Amino acid sequence: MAVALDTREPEDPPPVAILWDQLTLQQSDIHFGIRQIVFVGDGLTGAGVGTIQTYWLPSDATRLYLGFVDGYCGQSHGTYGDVSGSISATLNYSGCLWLLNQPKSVSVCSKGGAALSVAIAGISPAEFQWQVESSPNLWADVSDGTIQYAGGQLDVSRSESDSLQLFLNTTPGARPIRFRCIVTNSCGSITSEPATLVPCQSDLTCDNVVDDADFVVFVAAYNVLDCADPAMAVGCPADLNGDGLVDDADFVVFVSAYNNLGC
Ligand SMILES: [Ca+2]
Ligand SMILES: [Ca+2]
Repeated sequence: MAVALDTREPEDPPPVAILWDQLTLQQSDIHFGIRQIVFVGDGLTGAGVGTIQTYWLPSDATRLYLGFVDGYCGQSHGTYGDVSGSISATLNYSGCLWLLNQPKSVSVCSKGGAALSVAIAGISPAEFQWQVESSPNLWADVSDGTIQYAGGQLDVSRSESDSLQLFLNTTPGARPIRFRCIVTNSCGSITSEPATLVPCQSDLTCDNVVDDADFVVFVAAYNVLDCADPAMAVGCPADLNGDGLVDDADFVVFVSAYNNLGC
């Protein structure tokens, strides 16, 4: 017999018993719940013959216990002391579909690249479809190509793979965008948690952190002041609020990112 548990220890009340009038020992597929005890026997659909039975673990199971039945088949229940012997069991465990790694949020400089990835386990083949949050909690499939949005554009590739590739070309004030991945195989579909792509204008050196190196670049632009000045860096990237000047208002934005070592 077997019982599956999640992270909690068994507690009262016990789970509902499996309805054996709807389920027979000859059944090849047996689904059971957390803390429900199921009879495995020899694991075959017949007594010593037949096909191997498949036991479907609940999705939230973290532990599976196998053991003997004591006082089985009408005999009186005994004490643990009179139980002896051993069994050997061969288990073939195959997962259906689950996510090993969720995509991680990332901050990227205004003209930088990023990848959002998932890792899955389960039955192959699996298909991937990335989605973008077009408005709060509204999701749309992403296609390879260019996404235009207020504050810039994103070049997207590998939108039907386990690793979405993004290249940003954003302007000051570009908002963060959330993506998620839907994975489908013969078992069904699962949806990843959303990951946020954060445009980080203050990362002037495009190395994913905002630190002293960015400060040096910022100060140089601050000293020039006017984005129209030929001495200013092309594109005036340190104009963090997009008003044509690199001044104290931009410094406030920069310091916030600097103090956090990023956006
Ligand atoms: Ca940097
Ligand atoms: Ca400015």
